[in-house]
Amino acid sequence: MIDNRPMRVELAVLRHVEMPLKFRFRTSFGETSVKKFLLLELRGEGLSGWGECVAEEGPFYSPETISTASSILTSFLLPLVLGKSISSPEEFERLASRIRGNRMAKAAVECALRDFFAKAAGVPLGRSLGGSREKIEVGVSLGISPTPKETVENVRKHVAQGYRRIKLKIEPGSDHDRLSAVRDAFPDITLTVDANAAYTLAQAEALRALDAFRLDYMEQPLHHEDLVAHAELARMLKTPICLDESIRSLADAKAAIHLGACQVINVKIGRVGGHGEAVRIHDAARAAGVPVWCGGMLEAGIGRAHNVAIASLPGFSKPGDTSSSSRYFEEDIVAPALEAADGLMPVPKGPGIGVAIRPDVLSRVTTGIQELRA
Ligand code: OSB
Ligand code: MG
Repeated sequence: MIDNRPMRVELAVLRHVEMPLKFRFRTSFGETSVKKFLLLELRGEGLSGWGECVAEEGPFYSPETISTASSILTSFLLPLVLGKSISSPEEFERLASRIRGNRMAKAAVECALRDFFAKAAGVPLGRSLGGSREKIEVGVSLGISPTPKETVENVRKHVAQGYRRIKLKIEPGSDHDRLSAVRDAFPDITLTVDANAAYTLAQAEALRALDAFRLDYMEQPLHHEDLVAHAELARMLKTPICLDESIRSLADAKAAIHLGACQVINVKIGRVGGHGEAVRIHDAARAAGVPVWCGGMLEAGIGRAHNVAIASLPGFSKPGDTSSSSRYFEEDIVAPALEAADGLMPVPKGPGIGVAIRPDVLSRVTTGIQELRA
């Protein structure tokens, strides 16, 4: 089935997109109410491959931004493929390897090529990556609410929708009170927290106090560049540590596992530079007995479909953040919409990402288009 015809990339279309979110999403690093992103379409051989760049407007979660990604894509990454015959996504990874960092920009191209080659071979993207699940378990990531009471109400709403795990964003001062209220109301749900690096080791006692809430794990409590501090914290807590921002590559994942800095890994395709690196992290974690799950960046349909595909691999053994598109957006740019029922999201069965662009919706949310040819 796998057809390895080379692809000549004739055209790259880079769209700037803005989609209003149905809720304000507050984390320890900022607040978002409109999802702005770059969407990349690579055309050739009568097919289109699609990738969504998860870089955000500001350099707060990651050093990349929409404008740095746009610049790196147009000046360095797209020239590597435009007019060239590319025989696999791995060939692009090799060509792009001398460009340092800029992983979200790289992932946009790599994802578009993965979609393209899976479509050319007539296989679903998840299967082409080694996935076999037909449905993936999903949870939700809930932003910081103004009060414990509102936090409980928000949790109640999502538990009722069947989500398999509730993750609460926390920051110093908005942690123990929220968790205590939620645990009282829901003694048995699978509960986690995500601090987005808002604490220091000096605040370890505040984090240790969260052990009482039987969290499945605590995500990225400390500085993104400090694996050693996470290893120290892990020795002080009963709650397992999950790393997000700290894991940018396979090398980071191996170092974190080796140091005991994490017991769980949140894999995000954009943060690690594409599906190839995400699969290598999955494989290394699996070999070490470390469970992984698929994180989210409030993606629209294309990015969400890529997440669902990778989450179909066997090591993704905990519910991810890829909740229903309709939670985030009034209308999405793909059909069929990616919707979970009872906390299970079906993995599309069609070739490639298995969802089609809705041109009418896409044109309404597109604020700028750049076309690049060889
Ligand atoms: O830390 O996981 C995170 C969103 C944007 C940036 C960072 C993070 C998140 C989320 C939301 O937690 C996950 C989602 O619903 O897509
Ligand atoms: Mg996170």
